[in-house]
Amino acid sequence: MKLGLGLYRHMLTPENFRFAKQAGATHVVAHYTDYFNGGALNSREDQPTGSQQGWGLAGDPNQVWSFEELDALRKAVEAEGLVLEALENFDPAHWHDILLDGPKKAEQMENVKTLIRNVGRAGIPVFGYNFSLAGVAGRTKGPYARGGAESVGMEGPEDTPMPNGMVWNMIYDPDAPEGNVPAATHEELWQRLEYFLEEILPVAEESGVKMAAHPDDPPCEYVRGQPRLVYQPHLYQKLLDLKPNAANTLEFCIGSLAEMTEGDIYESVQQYSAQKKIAYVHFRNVRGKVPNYKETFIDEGDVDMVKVLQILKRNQYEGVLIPDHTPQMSCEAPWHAGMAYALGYLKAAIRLLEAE
Ligand SMILES: [Mn+2]
Repeated sequence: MKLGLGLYRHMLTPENFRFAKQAGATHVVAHYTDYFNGGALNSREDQPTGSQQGWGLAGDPNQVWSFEELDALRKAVEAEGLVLEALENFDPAHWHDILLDGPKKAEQMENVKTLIRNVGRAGIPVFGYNFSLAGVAGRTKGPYARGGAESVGMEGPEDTPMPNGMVWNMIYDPDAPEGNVPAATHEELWQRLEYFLEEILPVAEESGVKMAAHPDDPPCEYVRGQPRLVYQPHLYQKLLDLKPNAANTLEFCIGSLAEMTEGDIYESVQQYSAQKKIAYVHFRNVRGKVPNYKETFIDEGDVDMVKVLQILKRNQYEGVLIPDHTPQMSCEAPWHAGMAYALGYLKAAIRLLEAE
């Protein structure tokens, strides 16, 4: 098993690559979408939560990430002695009508194919995505973790309708007419995913890129009146079985799975790691289940993270683990301290397992 660190767009700097290396990581997962763009309510020093207006503005719909910039990013990561393992998440500007089944769907599908070809050509083996309408929305912040460390959670369902021009908790059209996005059904959402996978998987396979699906965060049946896709553990299997393909894989989020109201986290880890379908792991702990849960430090939530590692090891999981989110620690660098703590804990746990 390998250790990685996920970095937001504005954090993709040589200094942060060195921080990752210093904290024991060998791999980097890069968020290339700037979630914080124009989102005044979002501190750039923590994971985005945003308001009902979302995180921020989506990027330029006409600028598909080029081979040149992705290749330069990989080289910058490698210059600090690390491997760029994955890009995480599409920019809503590039695929809003794929999610919403809108008029630009076919055009955006061609752009997304170009993007995945660019990712493969740049030597980045994994692309993590989250097929979600409302995205990561409805979370609260508070001193939820040990020692009053600020963290995020949920304190009841989020039913506020999603305004026109918004998808995946970002604004892709600030000039959209008043009103809300009509609610889709679960069936329609699965049909949209099926179209997406049918189109993208052959391209991904040919390009040497694994498409890795994140489950819903938070995993409620509905958020903002819109249906969710993978909000129970068995729905991950439905996603895999929908289009069996070597490129159809999982961005396996322990925290999101543990927040689900059904299933057992250890059985889920067993089920999906035994199938060799995990591209990389989001390693994070929580207390509670939707719609009432809190993110915690890695060693204080409901999940025995060492037991999770033991199951992964038993199934010969050899991929990357990244800390996902962590609580903010009380110091000059709250985000970095939280990540260094999680990485150190993980590194020691892996070392002990390997010595067994
Ligand atoms: Mn996650």
